[in-house]
Amino acid sequence: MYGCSAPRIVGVALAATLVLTPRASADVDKPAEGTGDTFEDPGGGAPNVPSTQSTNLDLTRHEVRHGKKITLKSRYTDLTKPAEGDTFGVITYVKVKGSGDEIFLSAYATHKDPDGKTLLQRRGSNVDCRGLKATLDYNDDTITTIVPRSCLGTPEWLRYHSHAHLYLRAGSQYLYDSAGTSSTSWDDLDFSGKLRKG
Ligand SMILES: [Ca+2]
Ligand SMILES: [Ca+2]
Repeated sequence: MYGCSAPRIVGVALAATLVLTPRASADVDKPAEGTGDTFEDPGGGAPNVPSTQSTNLDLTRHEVRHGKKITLKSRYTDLTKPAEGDTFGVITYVKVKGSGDEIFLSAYATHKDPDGKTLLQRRGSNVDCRGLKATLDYNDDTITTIVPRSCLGTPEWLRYHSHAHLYLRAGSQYLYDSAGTSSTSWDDLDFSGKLRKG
């Protein structure tokens, strides 16, 4: 009798494990973004041109987690405290289920605020978000942005695209790294697949 019921118990336990295991799509370790792929906006409406800038600009990887909070860890080739007048950071464009709103999540640093500041905008308006924060680790060359999903309307899933930007006052240059595209306009961006809450 025991010989017959044991496999069934194992089977039930296995089924329960499968049900309780979070969906694999909840956590994403995005493939490497590549290096040496930055570009510059020369201004005046001229097309963007390739750049050799890597410090504080060239992203190599994002790691994104969609749990109770949404965590984006962006890795650079090299992150260094900004010189006076310089600004750099990561902008993440977000789409959520059930809304066509354009959502922008920004983490950036200036000479005055090298430890980082944050901004969340939806439909062009600032969103007050308690718990939104950025952590810049200059030794680890990473910027980590954390936003409670309640600030995004507690979506079932989200899609994202992140890119880096850098403004150098000395040369008055606007530079970007946007994952294989020289465009930073919403319609041209390559958004991720759906990230469901884990
Ligand atoms: Ca890159
Ligand atoms: Ca560094």
